[in-house]
Amino acid sequence: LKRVADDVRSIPEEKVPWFPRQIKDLDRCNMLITKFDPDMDQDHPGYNDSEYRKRRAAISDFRHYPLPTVEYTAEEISTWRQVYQQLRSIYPSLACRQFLDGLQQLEKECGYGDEQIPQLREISAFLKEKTGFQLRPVAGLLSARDFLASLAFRVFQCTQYIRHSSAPMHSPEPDCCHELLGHIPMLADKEFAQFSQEIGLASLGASDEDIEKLSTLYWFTVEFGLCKQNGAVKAYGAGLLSSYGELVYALSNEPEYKPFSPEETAVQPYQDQTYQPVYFVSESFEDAKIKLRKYSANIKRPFAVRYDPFTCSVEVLDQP
Ligand code: NLE
Ligand code: FE2
Repeated sequence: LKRVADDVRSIPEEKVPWFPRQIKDLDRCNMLITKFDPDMDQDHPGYNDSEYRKRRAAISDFRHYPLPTVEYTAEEISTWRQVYQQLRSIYPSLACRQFLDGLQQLEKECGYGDEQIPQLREISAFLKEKTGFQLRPVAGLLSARDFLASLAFRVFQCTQYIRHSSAPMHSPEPDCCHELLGHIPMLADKEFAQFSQEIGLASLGASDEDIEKLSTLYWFTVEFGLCKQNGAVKAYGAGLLSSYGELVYALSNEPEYKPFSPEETAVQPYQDQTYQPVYFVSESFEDAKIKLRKYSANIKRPFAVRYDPFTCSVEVLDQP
């Protein structure tokens, strides 16, 4: 997830940006941000590797929509193995409890381990049972508006290609290591799933300015959040939990730490090319959720939305 782009498909008479009302409308929520992909970004570790770029494009070309099975190559599995083994060894001391619980279940039930790259289809079925979340394949980094909108329907848009083998410890863009190790274990947690959906609902039809703030909040919590747990600081952000390099750095006392406060965090500038210079620490995981929920609930829109779980659709209600 990156910053908001110019994807305002507004309906002029309503002055409210278009937003999906049903899961099938998510077909229109696929605006990719290409500035960090290996074809565009000279700093991407795969920029000079045309084989890598071809492979990344092939995996993202979904012929068996919605959930294609990918046969990963030996090189790709070996990259996954390195990432898995290194991260797995430090999770017990650095990751939050909810993450460790989720990962343990995935290892038991979804083939997580260092032998193979787990498949989206299996993980999606697993999540559906745990929290009602389902996965949808995506070809790269999505615009913040489209990415957040999918969360409103408990749909998580997920890349399937893997990072370049020369840089297993950090990737500038999302890849399957980031999604499967960073995000999925957290999405198996009921409360976290609820919280993610609430951010999504708050984003529907929001102004560009509010989307920018919400995506910054998402960045410093869901992607790079730290929280206190039993007197120690632990990571719950997916961008940390999928990057050995940044996970160690984030908990090294080297970066700047600020207490999480949505109003302040929402306007903190961030960069997405390398490690964050600042991290926000919440008093507890629950505290982050409560504060962010309060913030989202206060976003002003000329209407209200209600999610109907029976039809998996969003009802739009006029504010009294
Ligand atoms: N830096 C993260 C990683 O290496 O897994 C990916 C961040 C995607 C927002
Ligand atoms: Fe992410």
